[in-house]
Amino acid sequence: MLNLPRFRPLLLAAASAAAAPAAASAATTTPTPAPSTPACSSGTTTQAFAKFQDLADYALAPGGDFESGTAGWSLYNSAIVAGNETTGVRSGTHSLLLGASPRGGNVMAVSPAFCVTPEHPTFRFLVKSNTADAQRSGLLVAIDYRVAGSAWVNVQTSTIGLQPSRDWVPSAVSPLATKIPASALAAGVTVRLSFLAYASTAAAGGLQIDNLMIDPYRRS
Ligand SMILES: [Ca+2]
Repeated sequence: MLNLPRFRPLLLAAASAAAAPAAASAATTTPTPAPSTPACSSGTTTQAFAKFQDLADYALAPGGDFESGTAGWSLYNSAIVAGNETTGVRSGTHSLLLGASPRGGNVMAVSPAFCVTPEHPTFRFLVKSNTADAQRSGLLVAIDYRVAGSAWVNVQTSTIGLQPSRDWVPSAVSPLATKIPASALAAGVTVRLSFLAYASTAAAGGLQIDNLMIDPYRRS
């Protein structure tokens, strides 16, 4: 299986050579350790959004297809329901409904934490609004990161306006690693994505998401 770490030794070797070119010819000099790059395997990738003219390779986020329960996800007034996204990005039989039990409070789903490096520039998912009212049809997506041992830091909350539609559509290609400070990425970060439905959206039927995919910036 081709994984990102295969490329890492070359990158580290290049970085080390650039940092200490003189040391290479001095046999008695102890080499300066290369800066460590946190391991972050992305798993199998596919051109999941090729039918939408997006030829990037994507890997499924942890539990991002909602086919194996909610392990690692935190759900608030949300639930896995029958019915996969219908665009064919990834087959399955289930998706996540935001607004499954609207009774006040947040209508939100928070993903499991997963590692992100500079080679994970974007994410994308499928979404479906169950309300026909454009004024009630919307979604917030928040990016939080954490360096091990430190608190979570919110770096972006985007508003994604949805067309009042009952058809599944791909989200915009959404920035990920570029929203996180380089110093944190160098130290190694985990990220979680939060999907929040407008309360009015939830009250009017909610919305569904499926197949949360991360672009590991690797081309087959
Ligand atoms: Ca699914």
